[in-house]
Amino acid sequence: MATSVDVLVQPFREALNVLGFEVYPLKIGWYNAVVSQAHQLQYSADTLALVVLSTPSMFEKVFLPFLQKNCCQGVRDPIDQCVAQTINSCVSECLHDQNVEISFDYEMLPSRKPKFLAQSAAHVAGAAYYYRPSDVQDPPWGNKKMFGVCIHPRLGGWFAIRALLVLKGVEMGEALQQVPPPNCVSSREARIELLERFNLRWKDWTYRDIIPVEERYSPQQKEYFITSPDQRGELLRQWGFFS
Ligand code: B12
Repeated sequence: MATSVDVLVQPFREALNVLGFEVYPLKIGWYNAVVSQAHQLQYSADTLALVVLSTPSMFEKVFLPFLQKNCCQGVRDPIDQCVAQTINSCVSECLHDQNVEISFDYEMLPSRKPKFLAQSAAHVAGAAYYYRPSDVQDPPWGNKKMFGVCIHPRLGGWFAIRALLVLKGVEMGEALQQVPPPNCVSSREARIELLERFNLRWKDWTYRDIIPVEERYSPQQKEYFITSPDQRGELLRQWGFFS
């Protein structure tokens, strides 16, 4: 019998929404239909998966309280630790009767390929349109290697794609229909501008504002992410954490 995605996923989605995350369902088949063989996920096409995004408010709602509670134990990136802890605990609370395989954006396979391609997953789930260099006809950058970027219809580039959860053995059939992501950067000129900002000037963050947005990172969050990862521990100490 077909499973209703809402019944299964709603409590998990709501738990994460209040913490500044968004959750979008997809079928593994949609993802495997766009990525190359080497990146395919080994589940049946109808298997239900969820892609999780963090929105700007995650920083204040979860990360700062996390720092207050945990004296981040050394080695791992504090944001990654915090996101993993948050998603894992929502899975234990709301999806405890499911067999869930979680992959985080920063996790690599032994082959050094990412465990999942976050941008392709966000696109096929309808969360954020993935603008790829090959979408631009006759590009001004010629053969130069350019990376693609996802744009969210309400957050522009002010978000991150954090995890893919596969609900092993949950097959969706017709109960889950694919919705295309909003194509909010539609003209060739705007796509060129977006890809140039993302590739050539990503440090000025203007690619994130390629469309009008509802929310941005706070000044404190900007300061954190502008700081290079090896200096962030020192910044946190200046802010009074780990004293
Ligand atoms: C490795 C990596 C990098 C590398 C290489 C980038 C790259 N794209 O290869 C480096 C270090 C350069 C990098 C830099 C940055 N990165 Co980075 N990076 C990644 C990471 C971990 C893997 C990307 C990867 O290896 N892709 C492999 C290639 C082959 O994939 P691909 O080009 O998308 O090709 C596939 C698609 O084209 C697909 N495909 C084919 N046809 C079609 C058709 C359709 C319709 C679709 C949907 C797909 C599709 O098939 C191909 C594979 O077979 C991802 C997180 C993740 N797990 O995905 C973050 C990620 C891409 N990075 C991100 C960001 C923000 C950055 C930086 C701005 C730094 C930062 N973190 O702030 C810079 C900006 C880039 C720059 N100017 O240098 C974000 C992008 C968010 C967004 N809005 O799109 C991601 C998603 C991380 C996240 N948590 O959100 N990054």
